Amino acid sequence: MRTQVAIIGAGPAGLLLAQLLHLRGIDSVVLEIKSQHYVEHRVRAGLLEHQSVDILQDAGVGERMMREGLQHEGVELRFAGRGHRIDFAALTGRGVTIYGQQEVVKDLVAARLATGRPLFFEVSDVSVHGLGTSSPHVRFREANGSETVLQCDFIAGCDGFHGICRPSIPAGVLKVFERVYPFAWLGILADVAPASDELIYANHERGFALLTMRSPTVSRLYLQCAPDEDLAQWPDERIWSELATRLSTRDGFDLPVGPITQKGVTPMRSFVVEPMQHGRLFLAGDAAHIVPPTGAKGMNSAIADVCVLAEGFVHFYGGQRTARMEKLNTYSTKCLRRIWKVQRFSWWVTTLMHRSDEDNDFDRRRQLAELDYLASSQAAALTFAENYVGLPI
Ligand code: RFL
Ligand code: PHB
Repeated sequence: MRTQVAIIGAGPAGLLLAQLLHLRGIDSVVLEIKSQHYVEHRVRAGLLEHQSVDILQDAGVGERMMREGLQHEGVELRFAGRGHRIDFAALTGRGVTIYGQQEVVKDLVAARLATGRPLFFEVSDVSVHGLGTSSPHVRFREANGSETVLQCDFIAGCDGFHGICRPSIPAGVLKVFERVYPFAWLGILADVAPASDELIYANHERGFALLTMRSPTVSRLYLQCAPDEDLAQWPDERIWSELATRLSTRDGFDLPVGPITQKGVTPMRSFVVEPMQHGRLFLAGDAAHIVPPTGAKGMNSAIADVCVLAEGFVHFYGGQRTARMEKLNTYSTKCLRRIWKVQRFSWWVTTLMHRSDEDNDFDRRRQLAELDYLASSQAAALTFAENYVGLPI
């Protein structure tokens, strides 16, 4: 089997890259270890930056998103029993869109299948070879058990944080930057109308809580918990009661309760590798970097990366023979410049909103002062808003 770009992983990064390349006439093969049903139902992110929405639309996969996505022009920061709205539209002229990651994935899978180009689900034993040569290859086993060698010009490592691409790069090439947080999120999906039209980020003395949503009838809520939290200790009534406490205000706040359809614990980590390229292998999305979800940046960063990468491939295949690798060789530097700002924002919002055992009374007062500053200074609110709606590529 032969292709121009072998794409490992059918998450938002891999599938969008495949679509962007298809639109420019570049051939790819996408390999995914999980089933189509699994990737289309994996509950994860839900918030798209303005720029991500534009990119998905330009890629021809935005039709359902524009119909079903919820446009938000602000968020509420809740602390000391009061809510404060950050008005994104007034501050930046932009907003964000709520549309589940699994819906983005469904739209991208449908677009891929419509092209007739290859997308293999349920592959196994994936390995990458010849990264330092101009003709790398990928070995994998198809769902029917047959072993296949895929020859290619490039490999795009879009296989997430636990994939095989990053670990296939020889030791000593990558520098790892990492911070693990002493807390996690317990997330639920519930069949109940959201208690607010906009997201609420709550800093409470019992810990952080976030109210978000998926549709006018489905709420998504998160609670700060321990990294090793045992879900068995969290019957539905305890989750609702803890959420109601952390989201409460002095004026009273009614949190409607409904059937919980999904529960999970998400650890929190900041992680970056440099560079995002080794020879003919390019890492994109969670394979190269992850952020704690507080800033809602993971999926958006994956989308931004593959836009830059697609342009590099377009330049390679359309460019002059002598300078073909030029743009691809700037991929890592270009992405990392943006990624580090996104890392900084995600770390900052995380430390601003969570309670940590490592913090003392001084830190608590400092947190509240910072929130008060955000709520009372237009300059501070603009800084938050500009980062939240998304920095340009
Ligand atoms: P993915 O989505 O993990 O996709 C990688 C794919 O690669 C497959 N794979 C392999 N395929 C072939 N061979 C192998 N050896 C393979 N190993 C793995 C996997 O099965 C998978 O299908 O990575 P990608 O595409 O880089 O996308 C990244 C995003 O998924 C991630 O950053 C976001 O979900 C993070 N995130 C959020 N991001 C946002 O932008 N906005 C949000 O509101 C937001 N909220 C969240 C989040 C992540 C969360 N969790 C659960 C981690 C909320 C939560 C709770
Ligand atoms: C979500 O809708 O799942 C979501 C929104 C904002 C975040 C994290 C997750 O910061």
